[in-house]
Amino acid sequence: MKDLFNIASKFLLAGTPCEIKPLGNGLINDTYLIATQEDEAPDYVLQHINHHIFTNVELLQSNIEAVTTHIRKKYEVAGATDIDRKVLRFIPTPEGKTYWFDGNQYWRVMVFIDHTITKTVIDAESSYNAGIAFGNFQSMLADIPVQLGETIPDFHNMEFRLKQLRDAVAADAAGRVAEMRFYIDEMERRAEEMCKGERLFREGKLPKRVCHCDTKVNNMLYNEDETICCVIDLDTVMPSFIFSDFGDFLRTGACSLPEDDPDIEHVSFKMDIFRAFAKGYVEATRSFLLPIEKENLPYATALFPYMQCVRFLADYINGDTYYKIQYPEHNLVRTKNQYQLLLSVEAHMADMKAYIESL
Ligand code: GN1
Ligand code: MG
Repeated sequence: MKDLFNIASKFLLAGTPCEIKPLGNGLINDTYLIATQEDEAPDYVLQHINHHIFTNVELLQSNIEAVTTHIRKKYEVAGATDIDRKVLRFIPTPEGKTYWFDGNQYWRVMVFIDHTITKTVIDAESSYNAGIAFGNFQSMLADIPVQLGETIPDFHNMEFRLKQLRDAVAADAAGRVAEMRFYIDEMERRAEEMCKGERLFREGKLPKRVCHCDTKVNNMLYNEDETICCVIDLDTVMPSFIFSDFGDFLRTGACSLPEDDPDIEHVSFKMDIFRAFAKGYVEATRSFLLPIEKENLPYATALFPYMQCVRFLADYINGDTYYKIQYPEHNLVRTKNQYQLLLSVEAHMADMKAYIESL
């Protein structure tokens, strides 16, 4: 922890750090809370950036700075109050960078937004509000004047994710292919249908827009009174199909259980959460959402459990090289869980289509 104090001292903080302790449960980066001594100084979040996954930290931070600056300006123009609670604020080093390299690892610091909660389970009302918030997030970024880079190339490219799975199967590095045959076949059976986004893009029918690309339900901060506070975890903000943000929220928010719950039988898709989120999202994106994007929202809802299943399955077959695991079968459980969710989403396809048409 002494090292962490040293790292914190590399950033231009407004107060004196008195305690640094772990925060949150992301699968990629390590996160800490820096408490400061002075009442008037904010607390901070210190994060170790996983540069094996985000290999271009310069690009990563420049995307994030562009996005937060653009959103901040929109709030200022609109005369909003409490802007530091609505958009993340990154703290520079004396050299003016928003990250610091200790010779081995990369670090960054942002203002901690206090009196907030994250959720793993939400009701229809907070889902409607999340739909509006993620829709607004995309709307605000629709006119960002800079071209963002891909912090992880091909991040939500389904063809690429399937290629990774096929490579994993061909290598069979951990000797798990035979055991996973059923799931591999189930993924392959749907492969063509699930790569529809990439095909529409090549045909010039579907645009890429600036998306968040990790709209898990716990990447939205809520105020203690349940109102929406702030969209966090901006590492994957990049050009993508709007399906990313719609689909990944529902994958987590509309699932009856967390993505790694072993009670597979009870994993199911909640239509009331879908309806509420879709309503909020469609309302907030009216100014730009194309008919082809809107009509494919049910496809997006199936795509994300499918993509996550492919990714967890590939990682399990590779011998758990990407996601943090807490026990040896963790990625196996996640694979089964997401497959079950996919089945449940598929069973609601006709309902979802009818509802989206009605909006
Ligand atoms: C990772 O870092 P975290 O936990 O927010 C992953 C997402 C997955 C998610 C599954 C960079 O997100 O794409 O959907 O785990 N992020 C990266 O829980 O791979
Ligand atoms: Mg996260």
